[in-house]
Amino acid sequence: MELWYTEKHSESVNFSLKVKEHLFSGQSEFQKLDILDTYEYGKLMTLDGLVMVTEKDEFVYHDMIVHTPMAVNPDVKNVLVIGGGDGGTVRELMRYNNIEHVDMVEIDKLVCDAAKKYLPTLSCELNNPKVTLLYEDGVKFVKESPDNKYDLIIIDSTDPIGPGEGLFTTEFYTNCHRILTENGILVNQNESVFYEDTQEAALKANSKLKKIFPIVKVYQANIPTYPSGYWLFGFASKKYDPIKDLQADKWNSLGLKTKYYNTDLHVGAFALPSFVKEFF
Ligand code: AG3
Repeated sequence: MELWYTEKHSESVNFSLKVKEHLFSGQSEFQKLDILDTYEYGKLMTLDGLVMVTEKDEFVYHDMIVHTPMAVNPDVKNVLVIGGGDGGTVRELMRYNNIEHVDMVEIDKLVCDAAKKYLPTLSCELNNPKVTLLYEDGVKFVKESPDNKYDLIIIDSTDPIGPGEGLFTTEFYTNCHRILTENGILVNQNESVFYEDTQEAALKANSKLKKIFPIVKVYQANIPTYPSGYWLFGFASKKYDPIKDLQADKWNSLGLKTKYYNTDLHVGAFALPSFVKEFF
């Protein structure tokens, strides 16, 4: 008997992966979490049935969400990660010696526990002493944080349904703006415009950010296991332009080996296809 995992990518499109073994299934007070071992993509974590990470393509997402802002301001010291319980974002952040501290606010402890057990290549830096792990609601956390605290905020969220919904609101982005330093940069996973199902979320996130930050851009990456494979990230900042202020030489001098990101690709990632440009 063959076992297949399927996520509905649109009303009339399904995405399926052939599964070797269903390793774990758990229900927290927030969501249902499953870990599956797949033939092509290695281990896969789903939340409420939707793909969050796979071992094979997570490098694209985590490279793009971390190294893109870090190459614009390589002097970042204090970082806030909202969500990100699998640990992939923190793993990439920990490669920068100048980062002094990361607060990671994940609402669901089950995500970190499952990642620590089943996804060691992602969760390997979650116990780093530079990282404070807080199991709290990110919306509440930013509301209660003091002004000018972080140089970088990374919103490593789910889709805007269920526990991730509040992370796509104007109130949340306003607090993020307030707690960022004057050099502050915010990046988020900004969904996709390819299918209508995620298009509305992508456009709303962008238009809300534009009301709050002077510089707001979207950039793209190919993530095969997310709906349509064409995925967007948002870059919002108080001062830095992601292209004009790209510190390519400085970033390259760090000598980080990255599997997806490089500074040429950084420039290309902000060059949007014509059909996408029309949306933003
Ligand atoms: N965040 C999930 C991105 C959205 C995926 N959506 C979907 N499959 N419908 C990933 C977190 C990785 N650290």
